Amino acid sequence: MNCHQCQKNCYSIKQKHSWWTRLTKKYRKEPLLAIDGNIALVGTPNVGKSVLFNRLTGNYVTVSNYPGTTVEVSRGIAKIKDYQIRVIDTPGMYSLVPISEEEQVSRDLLLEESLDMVIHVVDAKNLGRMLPLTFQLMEAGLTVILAINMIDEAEQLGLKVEPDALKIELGIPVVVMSAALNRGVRELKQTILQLLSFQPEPDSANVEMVR
Ligand SMILES: Nc1nc2c(ncn2[C@@H]2O[C@H](COP(=O)(O)OP(=O)(O)O)[C@@H](O)[C@H]2O)c(=O)[nH]1
Ligand SMILES: [Mg+2]
Repeated sequence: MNCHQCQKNCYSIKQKHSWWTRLTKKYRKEPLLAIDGNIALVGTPNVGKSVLFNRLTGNYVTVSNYPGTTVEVSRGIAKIKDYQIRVIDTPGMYSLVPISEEEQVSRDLLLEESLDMVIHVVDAKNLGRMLPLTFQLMEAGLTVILAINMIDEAEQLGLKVEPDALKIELGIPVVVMSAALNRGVRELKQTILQLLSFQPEPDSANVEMVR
């Protein structure tokens, strides 16, 4: 008895499955990503938003023009532990009251994207000039993490930043970092998960910057 005569039909089903599987393999869609959070990087130009964006997202990135403009917006997925967080790298902005097209796009993104939080990236060398935007973001009702970037350059200039004092004064998480040197990025990721309630509060020692 050969396979054609066999009532069980097991061999042919197996074969059928295998050629069908192979045939449809290249048309099969990737499973949809389950997104655990939405965050945006905001701040003035040249503070290291894009360097941080690349550190967080790696290869999972798309770049497109914001509709109706020539302003580019990068979007990506940060994989932090088992969580997938959607990250937007917004164009540079000085204030929530827009003057330039870039600022308008950033403001619109903050309003439209139903964000879980924003990471306000600031230059450690020019903290005073940048904190007014932190207040504006907080006043707008956004959940804010203050990422004090370029600490390496501030240290070279002999500037001292006191994140704990700022954390108490502002009442928001503060992370000191150098995106270019990959310093403090791990703490930032930890803080993101804590704010998304995926991780318990660490003891204060863990919030300290780790080289
Ligand atoms: N020294 C130092 N340079 C940095 C750091 N982060 C970013 N940069 C540099 O700052 C410049 C502006 O960075 P970019 O990510 O394009 O800023 P953005 O305009 O905020 O997106 C680039 O030349 C980066 O290499 C940092 O932590 N330390
Ligand atoms: Mg940029």
